[in-house]
Amino acid sequence: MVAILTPNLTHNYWPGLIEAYRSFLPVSSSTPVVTLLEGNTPLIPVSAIASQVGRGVKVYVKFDSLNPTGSFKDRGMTLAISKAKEEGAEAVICASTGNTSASAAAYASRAGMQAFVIIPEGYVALGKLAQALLYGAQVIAIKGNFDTALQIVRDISANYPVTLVNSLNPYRLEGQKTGAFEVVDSLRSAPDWLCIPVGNAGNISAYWMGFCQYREAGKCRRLPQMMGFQAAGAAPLVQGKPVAAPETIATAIRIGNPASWDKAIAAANASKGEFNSVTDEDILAAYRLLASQEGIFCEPASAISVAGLLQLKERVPSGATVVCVVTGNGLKDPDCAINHSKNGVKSSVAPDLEAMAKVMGF
Ligand code: AN7
Repeated sequence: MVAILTPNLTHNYWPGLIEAYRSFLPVSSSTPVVTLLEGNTPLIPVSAIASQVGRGVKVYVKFDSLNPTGSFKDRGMTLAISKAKEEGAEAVICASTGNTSASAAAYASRAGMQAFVIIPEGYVALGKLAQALLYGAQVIAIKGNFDTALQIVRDISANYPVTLVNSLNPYRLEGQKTGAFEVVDSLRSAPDWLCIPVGNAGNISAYWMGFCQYREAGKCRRLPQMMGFQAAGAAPLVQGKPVAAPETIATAIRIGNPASWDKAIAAANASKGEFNSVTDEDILAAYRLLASQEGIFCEPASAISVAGLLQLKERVPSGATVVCVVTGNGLKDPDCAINHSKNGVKSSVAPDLEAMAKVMGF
């Protein structure tokens, strides 16, 4: 027999998270898989942050900003849109602080569906808005915040033929739980702490479900403590009551009445985790630190997982392993980067050797 060598085109081929984790997901052979090959994002060791924590603590960033639309929302959206397609939906709707709208718009366009996205006027980062528009969504800005927008889309989807793809849709959390699977697959264990931003509280609930299911399947022996972080001006889970007028620079998590409130509280309680709040100032410090010391450019809401870890660093057990979930790409919010970087542009410099060398400090 002659061995036929074929080029290994499938080397490291990643089929998207529905195929990768099919046996853990509510899909069947008749589910049309709508995918952009999301998932399989890197778990990056962050030594500068680890050294700030000290005492041999190992810190990783789960860099979910590397999903196809630049945020973790794609994990839930591939499943929500695939199931909506299976059920014959022609249109989907969501309320959004930005990332859900970008993701819903992208996956809906791929599925040949119309997306309607309802956003709080003036509070969605530019990159997210740009995405939703170009993917072809109908973007409707309301005079109200995310919580109001969510109530409206619940009412609309109950009365008109549009499928809700916010995280109230259970397929969203089913998809997002794969983030926890990937963390365990990479570490071959669960971390001691999972630090995660909390807005509408879907992702913390999804990660917890993922860790629990993976442990039941024998993929890990232990479970992490779920450490959720909210912005100080939008911290209903810390305060124990809804916040009527949430405010924070981290517009992605500018949410006062999280839809997955009970699930998130249950996750924190069952895991001996907690919710803590972080000031905008500390969020921005971590945002700059991640970029300038680790080369990781994320949006402010994502930096809160690292800001929160640093806030609680004395309490991390020595030698522990910590994973900080970084949920969205820095390119989503260029205004924030430009307004809050320490370095301004050195402008109007004459294009000659002497002037350049002087400006460069030589
Ligand atoms: C970057 O897009 O709610 O606690 O409408 O965009 O699961 O809500 C976004 C939330 C964290 C919080 N990080 O996650 C929306 C939206 C980023 C986010 C969160 C969001 P959840």
